Amino acid sequence: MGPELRAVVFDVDGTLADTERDGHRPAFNTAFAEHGVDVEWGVAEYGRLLAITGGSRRIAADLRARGLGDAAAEELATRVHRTKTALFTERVVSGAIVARPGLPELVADLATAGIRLAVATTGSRSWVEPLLDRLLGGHPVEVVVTGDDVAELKPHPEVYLRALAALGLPAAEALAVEDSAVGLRAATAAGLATVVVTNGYTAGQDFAGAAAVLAGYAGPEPLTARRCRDLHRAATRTTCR
Ligand code: XBP
Ligand code: MG
Repeated sequence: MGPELRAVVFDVDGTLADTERDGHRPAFNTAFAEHGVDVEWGVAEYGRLLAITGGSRRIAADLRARGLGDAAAEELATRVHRTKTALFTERVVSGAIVARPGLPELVADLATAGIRLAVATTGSRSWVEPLLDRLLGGHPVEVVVTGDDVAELKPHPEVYLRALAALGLPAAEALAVEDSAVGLRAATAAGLATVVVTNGYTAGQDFAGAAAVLAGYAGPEPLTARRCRDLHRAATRTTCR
């Protein structure tokens, strides 16, 4: 018999909620304006910039590409990102960010099945925690590792390795849920079987090695605890061969 599925480790942005296009992006743009920075990220441009994980790093990379020196870009990015984080946290607290369809049902089903819940995200703790309270309030997440807790952001596996360590589980006993190729790389490098649930920004990316690629949680074949167990079993069987 293969390893049991004991925990599901969720990514946040794009996975629990479709946050990027109409959540983070306008918060970045308002923050640029508040700091008098003449940058406004369009929908397609922001989609390309998502390859750079972490809001502060994303801003700094774009400022450097526009000709700012390294030190000036870093310094301005830190200030703009602080404002962006406050703006996005307000959005979260106001209830503007909602769960992806079918996600609350999946989380409830996992909890009923005794499968533990964890989160591994690149996002900042100050908005991640209130967002989890709002989206998954009834079902507390045991372990939350954020971008503030790691030295290296995704696609580096550190955030997943820390989540597994805090859960006290080997990678073979957990399943990751991600929305992007960058996230899949991070989870896979940590040894986790990974289900990808795509969104508008990530559909069409290369998900080679995923346990499954789904367009959503809901629909005729919803992602349930049982299906997670089946996908985990199939993926760990493949890995152990
Ligand atoms: C996505 C990210 C984050 C968000 C913005 O993280 O890379 O940087 O775009 O949030 P994940 P911050 O998919 O791993 O949840 O501004 O707080 O970084
Ligand atoms: Mg994501």
